Amino acid sequence: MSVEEELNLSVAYTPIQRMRHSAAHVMAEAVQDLFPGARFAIGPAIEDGFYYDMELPRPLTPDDLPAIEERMRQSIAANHPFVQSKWPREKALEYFKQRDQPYKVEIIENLPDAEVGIYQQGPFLDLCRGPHVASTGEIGAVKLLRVAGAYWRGDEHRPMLQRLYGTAWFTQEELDAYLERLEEARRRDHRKIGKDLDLFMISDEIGAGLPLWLPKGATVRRLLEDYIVGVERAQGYQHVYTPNLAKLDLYKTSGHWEHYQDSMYPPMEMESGEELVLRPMNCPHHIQIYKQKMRSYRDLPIRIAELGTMYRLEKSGELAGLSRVRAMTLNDAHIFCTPEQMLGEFIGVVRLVQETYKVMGFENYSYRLSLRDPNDKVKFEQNEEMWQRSEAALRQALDQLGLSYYEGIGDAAFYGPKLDVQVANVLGKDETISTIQLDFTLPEKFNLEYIGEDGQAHRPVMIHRGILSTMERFMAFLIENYAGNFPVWLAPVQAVVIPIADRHAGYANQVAAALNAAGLRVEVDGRSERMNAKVRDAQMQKVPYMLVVGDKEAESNAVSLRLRTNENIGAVPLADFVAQASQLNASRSRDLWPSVAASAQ
Ligand code: TSB
Ligand code: ZN
Repeated sequence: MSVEEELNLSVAYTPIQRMRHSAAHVMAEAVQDLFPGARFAIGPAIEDGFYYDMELPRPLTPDDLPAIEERMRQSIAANHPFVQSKWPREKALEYFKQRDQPYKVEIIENLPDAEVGIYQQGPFLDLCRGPHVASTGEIGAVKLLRVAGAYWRGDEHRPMLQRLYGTAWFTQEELDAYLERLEEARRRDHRKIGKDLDLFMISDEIGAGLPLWLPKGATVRRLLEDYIVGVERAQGYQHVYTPNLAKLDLYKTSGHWEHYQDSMYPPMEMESGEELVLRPMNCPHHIQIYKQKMRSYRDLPIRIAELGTMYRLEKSGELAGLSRVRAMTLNDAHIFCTPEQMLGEFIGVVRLVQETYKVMGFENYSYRLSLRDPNDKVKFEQNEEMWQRSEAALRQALDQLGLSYYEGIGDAAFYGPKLDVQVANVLGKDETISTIQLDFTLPEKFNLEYIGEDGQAHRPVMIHRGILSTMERFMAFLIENYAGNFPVWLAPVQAVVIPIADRHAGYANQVAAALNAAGLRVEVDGRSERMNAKVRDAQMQKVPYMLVVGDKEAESNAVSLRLRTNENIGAVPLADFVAQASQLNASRSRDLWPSVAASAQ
């Protein structure tokens, strides 16, 4: 948040934000007391809490937080009033200069006003527009959460400050409930689960936003790719492979270079003088495939699909595990159709989205109609007639489908409006998974044609669509949605066979071979650990089935089945287990086992 944003925002604070902003002042008071020489920058209320950016004599560690909290509680108990005053600029400048507060001085120097707002509570005086609660006693239950680095004014050439985050609620119960939600979010965070379950990694030596898929994550991805490619084939999509590089000129023609350059990596110059870029989108490549032949209305619609790898220059501060990356593979397709076919094709894609979400078990999502911002002349293609026509067509499709949606102004693609499917991640942030986009722009720019029934050349319409989103973002969402408990068909390891003693190793291998032959993914845990420890480890790895085998099981050709939910099913004939698990696997069922309620999984 910039200084200016902070100053403007404070005027519009709601009661709880006002209280949190007051808590930020009390936190600064505590820090000033405990760390003489502290310099203060800005301290706004934010969603669910507050922070203060500070320069301190030494880096804070989590161990410092309890003492600061304790000192805050003293100030709250003392019930100091927040006293407001207005000072002439010169007086304020003098005051903060004398106290060696260069950030405050810089803020005042940039303020146009002749007078500046001052708030004081107890021993702490701050430059501030307010508003605040009447006195520190009105601040409810507080908790400090963490420290992070933050550049002064968000500028990497300015000093790195320490940003201390806290939260404040009117009551202890509300605080406890919030901390519980935070804990649950941490448990589900795909970055944590991705590490615990060995799904993916991010290596400093490779680079930020460039994830590596580990064998288990790659297994899940391959299954997702197989699923979606299968569904697409059934719906008449044709899959292609195209290169991740192209001439810069291609992206000049498409308009990406004009409207999307901020997200593109700089061009690479070849010996010949030719310039190549890493592609930020796959559309121009698919357009070339469309253009490879003269097309007739009888050929349309043509649906060209690809798990297309592309590269986007995302800001380092915005990268987040797998959900926002710089190298990504999109479950992409471009449908080329006649204007008459457009509505039907659009509806077909919406149905595909809905079917996929049903298979995955997603329930909390919403539709966003993403429109241009008419005032933004840089990001969006300037063609009034095109925007009118494409928005009207999209609204008509949504009406026909009876979907309820909200509108996102400025969220369109540069070439046209979109229907985006929005989900919330564990941090509460909204993200787009599926997207369906109407495009009258690129067909024009690339001069696309088909021969109509009348023998004349006509312009086709393009629909850009991603169902699963990028494999990266989809995986992030899937991990969080399932909290790592993948349904049987997606679990990287579906069963672990656990021999009770060394003499059962032979039978354990037979069991594994039977599962393997049925196409199930199985491991044998032959370590000389205790059986309970092995069961626990498999549960931690969220493996759906644990098959414990000892003398009894070996004699009767059975397995003793335990689920990752810790439910003990007991002895099951091996052939029955294989049949049942295969059935759940092949049907992509979300049930763990027939007797187990879906809610317990
Ligand atoms: C659908 N040309 C279209 C395509 O044909 C396109 O690229 N659309 S997009 O720009 O909206 O991107 C498609 C999807 O990729 C987004 O909806 C989002 O789910 C995902 N995505 C975008 N940027 C990132 C990123 N940095 N990291 C991970 N996934 C991303
Ligand atoms: Zn596209």
